[in-house]
Parts: sequence; structure tokens; C-alpha cells
Amino acid sequence: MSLTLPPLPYAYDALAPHISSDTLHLHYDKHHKGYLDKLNGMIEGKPEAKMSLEEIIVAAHGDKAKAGMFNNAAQVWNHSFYWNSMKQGGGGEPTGDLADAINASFSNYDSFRKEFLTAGAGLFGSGWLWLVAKAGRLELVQTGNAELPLPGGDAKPLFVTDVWEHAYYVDYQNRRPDYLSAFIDNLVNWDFAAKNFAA
Ligand code: MN3
Repeated sequence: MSLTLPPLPYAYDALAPHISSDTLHLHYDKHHKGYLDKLNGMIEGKPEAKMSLEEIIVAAHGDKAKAGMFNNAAQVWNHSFYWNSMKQGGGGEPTGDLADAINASFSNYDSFRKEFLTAGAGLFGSGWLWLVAKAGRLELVQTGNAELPLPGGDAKPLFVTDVWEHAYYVDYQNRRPDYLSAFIDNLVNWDFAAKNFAA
């Protein structure tokens, strides 16, 4: 049985003008689906074909012989998490427990926002910027390439920002900082982050 992609949780033009329909078509239809198709090809006829996506990620992580499988599986998972990390009319300050946790961990929302922008701009090459909850505190975590806070591990992801160039190049060319501000000010889905925080 092969794995399938969850549908994009909104219309292709829902995030415009911050992320264009062209970018979402390219990113979801080509990149995300590309990772899934490669993964399905790799697991066909193997024990992994009977595992969940999360089980494949954990089993292949750190195994050099399964680096390709890990990379494609993690990229499938990361992108699904990324789509849910954004919404139309998102961004701005969170409320409730999440706001309290942001204040406790980063002093205040403005410091959090500044750290987010600095961490995203400072991530060299391709990767992901995560807000995670770890032992009751929130942290911004950068990961390279397909790496992620492992499912079932001690860091629980709340939201993620894709900082691979394909996520922003069509709309922002090399202006990654502009993409990062659009993400945090206009797109981040705090409801999704709050649901993950409470889980
Ligand atoms: Mn991507």
C-alpha cells in the first residue's frame, strides 16, 4: 500500500499575496508530491511499505543505508506540517496559553519575533525553522535539509517554516528576510500551534 499526500488545507490562492498560487502549485504539486512519489518507489516491496510515515522516519533516521528513504519521508512529513502551519489571515501575536509560553520563554512577543527572523535568516543553505515545546519551554530550532524534531522525541513541534529557496524564490527571489516577515506577520497559524502545544 502506498502513502498518499493529505490535501492542501486551503485553496492555492489562499495565502496570496504573501505566498502566490504559482508558488503553492510548484511547491505542493511538484516538490511535495515529488518527495512522496520517490518515497513510494523506495518502500515498494519492503517492510517500510507496511509502516506509517512517522515509523519510516524514525526507523530510517541515522541509518546511512536508508538516507534517501529518510530524506524523502521526512520531507513528506515536514511539508504537510508546513501547510498546516499557515492560514489565510494568520500571523500576529498568539493568545492564551501560547502567548504565556512565548512570554515566559522569549521575554515578550517582540523578542520572539526578532529571534525568529534572525534564526531564519541565519540558517545556512536549505532547512527548516521550528517552534518547539521542550520540557515546558518554547524554543526556535533550525534543522538542515530534511532533518526534523523526531516524531515521539522530546521536542514537540508547534509550527514550521520552510526555508528552502523553493519556498520563496518565485515570490521573493533572494529576499529570504521578506518571506520570513510575511510568514510571521501574515501567515503563521497560531490555532494550529496552540493545538499542538495542548496535545
Ligand atoms: Mn519545501
